[in-house]
Amino acid sequence: MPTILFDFLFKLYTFCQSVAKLTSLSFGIRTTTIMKYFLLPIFTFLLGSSALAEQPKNWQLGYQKSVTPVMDDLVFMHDYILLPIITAISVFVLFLILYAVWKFKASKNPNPTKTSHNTLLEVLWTVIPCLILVVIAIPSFKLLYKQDVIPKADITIKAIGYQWYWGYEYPDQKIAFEATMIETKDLKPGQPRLLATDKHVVVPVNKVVKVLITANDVLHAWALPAFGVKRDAVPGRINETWFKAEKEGIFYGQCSELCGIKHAFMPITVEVVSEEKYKEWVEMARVKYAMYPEKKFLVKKEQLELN
Ligand SMILES: [Cu+2]
Repeated sequence: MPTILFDFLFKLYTFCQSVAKLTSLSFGIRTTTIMKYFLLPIFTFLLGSSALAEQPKNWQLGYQKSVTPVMDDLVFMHDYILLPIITAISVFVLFLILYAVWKFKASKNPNPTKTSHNTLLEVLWTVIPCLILVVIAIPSFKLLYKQDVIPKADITIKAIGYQWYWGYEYPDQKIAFEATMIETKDLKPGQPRLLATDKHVVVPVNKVVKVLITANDVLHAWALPAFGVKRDAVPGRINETWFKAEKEGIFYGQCSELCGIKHAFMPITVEVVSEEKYKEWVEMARVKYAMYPEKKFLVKKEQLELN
């Protein structure tokens, strides 16, 4: 299919997605119902299915597709709690302003009222916003703890921020490597500009991955939108986060803490693969990216024995 047509269809799809969202807010019809039974089948047919790769898209509205339980909850919080409340408040305030402008205009009120206090109103406009905040706070705290408390991890990886690339370690597998951005001129088809890196962080699907995050020079931040993950990388400290990717594919993120002139050029590429493929990769990486080369160790040991 020609690229222009593909682009057009994609824009139309995103547009319909936002219309569906708005409709659902105005008329109480579920966005998911409209998308699931009407728009999605049409566009799936037109666009065809392609391998899952989550990255920012042109004309994108809303979040990238979620692939972890944490991100599912984040999207729910945004779509079904925050957005409806924000919209309702904005519409209500706009209505109040327009109503006041119309009702209290000078031509209708030659002698303005001297009213200055109304106890009931004042109590209401203090208590209602408090209640709204409580309604937002409960799921928000629940979500914060879900992100913060790391379940029993199957794999631990360490991400180290450098000016301007990321270093990775798999301490249990004794793997260490550095991933740098691929320059625009060297990109292969399918690799997104400013997001693809020469080496991927490879993790198995449906496993809890604990990420230890630190930096070697200045502040950076390891962020992956599709996973709902964003943590500061602080020199001399280790931050922790976790994710459990439930779909295979390639996912892109970026450094999200202004860290210097090439801040925009230290992307993150995570590849989620099947358990078998992950094992194969570990076997390969243990040789290719060995953290502590065996030989060096042996040399030291031999020297020790000689001494
Ligand atoms: Cu950075």
